[in-house]
Amino acid sequence: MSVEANENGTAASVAAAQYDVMIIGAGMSGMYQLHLLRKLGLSVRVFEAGTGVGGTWYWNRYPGARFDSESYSYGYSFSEELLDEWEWSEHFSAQPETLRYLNYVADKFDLNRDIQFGARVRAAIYDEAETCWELELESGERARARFLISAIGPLSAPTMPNIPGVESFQGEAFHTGLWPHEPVDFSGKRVAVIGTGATGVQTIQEVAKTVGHLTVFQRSPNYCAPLHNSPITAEEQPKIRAGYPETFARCRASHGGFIHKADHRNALEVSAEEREAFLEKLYSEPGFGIWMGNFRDMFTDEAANTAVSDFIKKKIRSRVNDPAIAEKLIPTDHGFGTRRVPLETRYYEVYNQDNVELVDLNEGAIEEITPKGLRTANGEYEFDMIIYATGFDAVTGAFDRIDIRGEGGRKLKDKWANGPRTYLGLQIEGFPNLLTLVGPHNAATFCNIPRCIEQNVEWVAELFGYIQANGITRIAATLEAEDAWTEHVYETAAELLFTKVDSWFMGINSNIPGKDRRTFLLYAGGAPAYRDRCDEVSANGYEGFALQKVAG
Ligand code: NA7
Repeated sequence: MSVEANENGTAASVAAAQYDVMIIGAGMSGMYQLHLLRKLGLSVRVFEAGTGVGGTWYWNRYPGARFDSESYSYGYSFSEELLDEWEWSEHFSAQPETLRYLNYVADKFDLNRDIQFGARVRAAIYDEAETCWELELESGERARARFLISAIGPLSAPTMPNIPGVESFQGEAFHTGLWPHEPVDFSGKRVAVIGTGATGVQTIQEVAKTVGHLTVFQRSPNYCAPLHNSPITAEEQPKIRAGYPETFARCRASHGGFIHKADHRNALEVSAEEREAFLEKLYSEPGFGIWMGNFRDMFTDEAANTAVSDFIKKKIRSRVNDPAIAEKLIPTDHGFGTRRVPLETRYYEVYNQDNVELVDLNEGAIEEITPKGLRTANGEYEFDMIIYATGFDAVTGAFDRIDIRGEGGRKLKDKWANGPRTYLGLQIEGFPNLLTLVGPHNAATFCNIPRCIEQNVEWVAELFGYIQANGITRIAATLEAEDAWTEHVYETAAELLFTKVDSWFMGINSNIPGKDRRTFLLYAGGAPAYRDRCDEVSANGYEGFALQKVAG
């Protein structure tokens, strides 16, 4: 029961609203899941913290935010009508257009009527006696449903740096993942950006266009590669439309759901000239080809990886005028592609501008944010604005921020204290009737995400069809299935160079106590293998899940 104010303003007890299914999050996965489950005739309610749909593309409004996937490979593929109606204006769409697209989708499929906006979920408690979940919102409102689906995104829990004094700064301050809806003006201002991941890189290259003076605080450089974005011309539009079946077939066949597929050769089996020519070609092409379409052993073989890394280092040196600054921009602790590769547009050239300074935090860390700016071990800086591009508590963070309790009141946070354990990244033993779209150890985060989101969502919708047809009221992953999947996830990742490097893939976040031990959070066996495994599980009557018809 929850307590609400009645017409007279006095408190009155009201029963929690009751649905068949509740979904947390109205980003790309929650939206599509709502659409499919409603088609089954289920009553579905989505709870969304934001005031609109879009998830990642709703929150990440920072300057320069855009796709690194080809726009036409990123949109939903499930509706031919939608594919026909929507035209992307650029090969790599910017955030405002993507958010417009997602609102268009919400309107087209009339999704908003079942989405409660401004509804941040505080707790999700499993009620064993009733075989159902109860959500408690931050407002105190409660709702109940037999089934709960998390669609909370892998990069939706922004983290501020754990530097003293963050609250004391008197100028403007923004985290990229919580960017305001109003325009932010940089002209004539002294701006600091902290962080040089994919987000920092996009922000820096955009802010540098209009800023008075920009200071970039870099702790770890990343290997960045050119995006080569361009407008989609009127001649290209019909070709893109006609090519959709082929585009999606290519994505379906590739390891990461992208149109780019790894080259069949090993890096060192070709001559130095051939290797150079191939890498030049990749470097001059748009998108993630250089990451996803590179030599097939780049992710597993140190020598192959070094050959590619050396090529990228050379490119960085050729683009930055000051050799000392170029060296600072070159990673020394990991190889190309073993962390998320930021795609950039004239990022390196930003450091040739007179009004841009690069501060290498390895020469002196930030000690304090001050009312006027910040202090490193080497001196004081004054700013009008500080932009925190400091990333997210990745993959498990959004789960940790909700008080999720399963059977016996067991907290999910406790269960995952030593790293996530799941079955297919879609369910968790001890948390019946909870399905986790794009959850930890699910292929979707290591993927051109909408392609894998559609797979997750369609698989879950099919499961609900089965549940309905068979009168099932309880679905629970078995411990054996969870153990086997978790082991498979780690085995698959073991030989990858990713696992030898600190990054958010590995659950490292220096700003959160306890997130300093490498734990692989994704699934690296590839989208096709993952899809096959999910299909096999459903074809075998949902093996690994205990399906029951229980009263209540
Ligand atoms: P990332 O890739 O986690 O990058 C965060 C950046 O912020 C990274 O350069 C960090 O350095 C830096 N950082 C974090 N905390 C601090 C402190 N306390 N002091 C200095 N620097 C700090 O997040 P992004 O938002 O860029 O990207 C996340 C994903 O979103 C991206 O991969 C895309 O898939 C979309 P570090 O590397 O930890 O030394």
